[in-house]
Amino acid sequence: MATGGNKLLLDLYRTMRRIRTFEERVNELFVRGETAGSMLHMSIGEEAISGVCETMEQGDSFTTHHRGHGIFIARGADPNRMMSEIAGKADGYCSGKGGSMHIADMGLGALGANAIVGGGIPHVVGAGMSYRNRGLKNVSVAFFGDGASQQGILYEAMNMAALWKLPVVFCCINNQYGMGTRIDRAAANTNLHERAIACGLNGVAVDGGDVEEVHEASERIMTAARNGRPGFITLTCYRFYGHARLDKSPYRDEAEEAEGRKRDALVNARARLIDRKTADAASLDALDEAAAEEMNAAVAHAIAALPPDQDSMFRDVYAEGELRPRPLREHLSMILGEAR
Ligand SMILES: Cc1ncc(C[n+]2csc(CCOP(=O)(O)OP(=O)(O)O)c2C)c(N)n1
Ligand SMILES: [Mg+2]
Repeated sequence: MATGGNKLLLDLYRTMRRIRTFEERVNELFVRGETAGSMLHMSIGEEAISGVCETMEQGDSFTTHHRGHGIFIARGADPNRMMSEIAGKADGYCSGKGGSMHIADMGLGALGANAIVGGGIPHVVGAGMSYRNRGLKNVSVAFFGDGASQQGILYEAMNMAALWKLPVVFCCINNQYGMGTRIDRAAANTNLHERAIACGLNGVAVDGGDVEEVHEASERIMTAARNGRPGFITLTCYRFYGHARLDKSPYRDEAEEAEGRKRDALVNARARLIDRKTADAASLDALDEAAAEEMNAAVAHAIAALPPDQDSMFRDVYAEGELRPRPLREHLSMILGEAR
């Protein structure tokens, strides 16, 4: 049982349900043609990251990869502002300019989502250096996929964090796939945390189907990191759906998917709560219903919200005094004018 007991498991169940329902509603938003852009990466099957997020504290920071909706929710993001961002609306977290893959909010400690595989990893080393130099007791956590474990930047970042004893945690969400490539076709040793141990970090692998196990291990790793021993968590799970919204996963069969989806932290937590008599089915249904209402309202909010006005196009994009690129229309007419 997690150190926080049954009350903690119930809280984690609520968070995981909110994440799953949020993702299901994002999917609907896409089908209704209300999302800005066509790339959407669902984190269904990865909800146990809630166990890691729960061990973070106010003032801690994090970066995510392109599949980061669930992490934002678990760190306290407002679903209305997230949904608005995904719909490209003005009241979204990045005024509608970031979309699904680029949500950031300094207030939440969200240093940014990054669509470049491994791109958010070095940022936490910088944040960790800053905490150490300012004598702050905060931790910075990089969330990324198994695909990023094949990127060289991870090894530079881990080495630096270990060498300089930085308050940093690397959290690899191993959902078994990098697009259509299964992890065992990309890595000779699929025990990814062992690479971190070789670099001098605390390393642990946890079952992403068991949120209590995730929480317990994460608490240990996070506390050590807060005290200058950086860590690495591999959360083993399964990507329930395709890589992105339009990928139907033709490269894997139904039997594999059925097996993979058994690693469902939400279903497992529900069974455990009922088993331990912490909650009955009716009260969990009520909790699910509350999540559905909250996320339905987020969809309605995003659809009704206003798009950004054209004048705001370059606002918050370039630093003060930086030369702005010419609008494409102007640029083209200049080229065409010169050609004439
Ligand atoms: C440096 C780089 N190479 C390739 C891509 C194309 N790409 C986008 S997502 C992805 C797979 C990432 O897999 P993983 O890191 O396991 O994350 P997951 O999608 O499974 O959450 C790839 C190869 C990219 N965005 N950046
Ligand atoms: Mg992956």
